[in-house]
Amino acid sequence: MVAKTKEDFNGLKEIGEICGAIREELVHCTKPGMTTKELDEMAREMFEKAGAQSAPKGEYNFPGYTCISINEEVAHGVPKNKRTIQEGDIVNIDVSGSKNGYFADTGISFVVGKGEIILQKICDVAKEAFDAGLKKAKPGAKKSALGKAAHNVAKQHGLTVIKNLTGHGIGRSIHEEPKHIFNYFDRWDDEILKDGVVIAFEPMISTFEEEVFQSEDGWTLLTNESFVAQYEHTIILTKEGPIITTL
Ligand code: M1C
Ligand code: CO
Ligand code: CO
Repeated sequence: MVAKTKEDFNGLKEIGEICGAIREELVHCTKPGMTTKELDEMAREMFEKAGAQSAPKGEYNFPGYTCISINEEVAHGVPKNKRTIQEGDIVNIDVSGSKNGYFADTGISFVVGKGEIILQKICDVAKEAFDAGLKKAKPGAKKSALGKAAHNVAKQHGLTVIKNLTGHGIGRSIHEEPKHIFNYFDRWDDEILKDGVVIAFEPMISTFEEEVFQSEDGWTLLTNESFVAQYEHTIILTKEGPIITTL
């Protein structure tokens, strides 16, 4: 959407803060021995208390309130009773939701306790790639500048990006126009970012593979043998600078 009114800005900020707080609380509570279902249950309670709805559940009938993906799972991991988190796991928690018809989406990958150095590195590079793209996120700029910046950061670290997953427009629904915010430079993408446009930018940094595929459960996205880290926020682009709603 393109945010115009005070009501738009307030509505986007309200759900942004809710999703940001849920993401932060789940990350904070992630401990070895916990199941992903237990974490998801905390999110259900927090959505309910805030008078907000889970977007995966409400919009896609996803079997969970949040997407929690571990190790070989890249994204859209289904919270499960039988999936126990272990020390050294790389975990992605992606929280998206709506309230009063406004949407927000935020996600982060992190390592539980002490893990392999490469796992912490891809998490750090995902944040760095996000920050590099954010610097290009201005009304009047090319949409493709964000992915270009993100991919460049990955390459500088000897890493790459997932190319068949993208960020997206958001606001009045979870996924809307502009349809794709690529994680790399797409030379056919000549779209110009409008003043007030709301996007979810979500660089996905990979150790070497550039594509994910869907698992048999119909949800979880996997690679063959790469590790992947994501970092995502919802951003309103304004002439006065970007507003991150999900901090
Ligand atoms: C690009 C992997 C995928 N919040 C999720 C997303 C997409 N992530 O938009 O960030 C969508 C969740 C819907 C099941
Ligand atoms: Co997301
Ligand atoms: Co998203």
